[in-house]
Amino acid sequence: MGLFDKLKQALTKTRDTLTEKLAQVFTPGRKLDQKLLQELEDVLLSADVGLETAELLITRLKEAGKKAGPEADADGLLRQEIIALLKESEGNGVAQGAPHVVLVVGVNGTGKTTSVGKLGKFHADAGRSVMFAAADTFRAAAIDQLKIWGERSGIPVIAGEPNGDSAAVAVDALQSAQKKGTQILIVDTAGRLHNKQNLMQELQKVSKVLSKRLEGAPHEVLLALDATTGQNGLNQAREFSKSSGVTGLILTKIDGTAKGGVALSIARTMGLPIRYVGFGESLEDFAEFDAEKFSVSLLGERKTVVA
Ligand SMILES: Nc1nc2c(ncn2[C@@H]2O[C@H](COP(=O)(O)OP(=O)(O)OP(=O)(O)O)[C@@H](O)[C@H]2O)c(=O)[nH]1
Ligand SMILES: [Mg+2]
Repeated sequence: MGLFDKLKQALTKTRDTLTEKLAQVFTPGRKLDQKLLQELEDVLLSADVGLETAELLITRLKEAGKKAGPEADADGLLRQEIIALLKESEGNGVAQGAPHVVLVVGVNGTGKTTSVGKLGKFHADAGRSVMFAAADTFRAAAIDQLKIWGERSGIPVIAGEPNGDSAAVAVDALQSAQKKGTQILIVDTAGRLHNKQNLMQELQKVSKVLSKRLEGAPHEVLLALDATTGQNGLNQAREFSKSSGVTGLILTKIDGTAKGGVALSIARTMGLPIRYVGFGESLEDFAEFDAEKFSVSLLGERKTVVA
């Protein structure tokens, strides 16, 4: 099965909900009028697109409808607007560093360590040399968990002692990567500390020591955001963005939810690119975010007809 098929499969729940409801809205012969727009907004909200984003889509659709005239193809226009919105959320390619340092952050259980494992494989498959740093020293099990991911794809893991200094581990790993000429260093971090303030401070410290050792590092700070938490995840994202300089998102667990529409909300409200999506527990369940593919996975191929 190709990546695109897997993504589609992962978004089955969201798509089934959406396509069924959309089919009820876009019945043959219907005009793009106020009533249709209202029904559409309700459908979008049910997929956790979020009020602000749903309203924005409806407004854009209304404008597009006016331009297209009375024969407007509402379904087609909606798809165009969704793709346009998601495109605002596509990221850029891998920047160059020596090494390129990626910090993965997020609250506990959002899928950071799993995403580090998958992202490592993603880069390794693209022919880049990769190293992991186990900077979640808060739990001993976290270090072992990352080592297992490393073994799965033959990626070396630099780890310290449980309860050791996470910033020191990150710097050790950076030195080691520089010595070996490793291209990509991915740093796993804790999601849970004694309190939130400690967590934010620790993340800032890790960033600071990395930048001292290598200008521009960390080059990417990726926030792992659990899609099943829907709109609540957005609040987390805001908090992390404020204190840890997040540059992009990894949207995880979109396979377990009918709330895949949250991606639209993120695109709209965070102003941060969705860089990757995670859609399962194994190494392969991971892809770079692609607005058009995501949109087709969300809405399915066109079935509805508006006369
Ligand atoms: N279905 C599904 N499960 C996932 C995905 N990503 C992670 N998980 C699961 O979510 C759980 C938590 O994942 P971790 O990677 O340990 O999360 P974490 O953010 O590192 O957690 P802490 O280190 O405790 O903060 C595990 O059971 C993973 O298998 C995904 O994309 N889809
Ligand atoms: Mg972890």
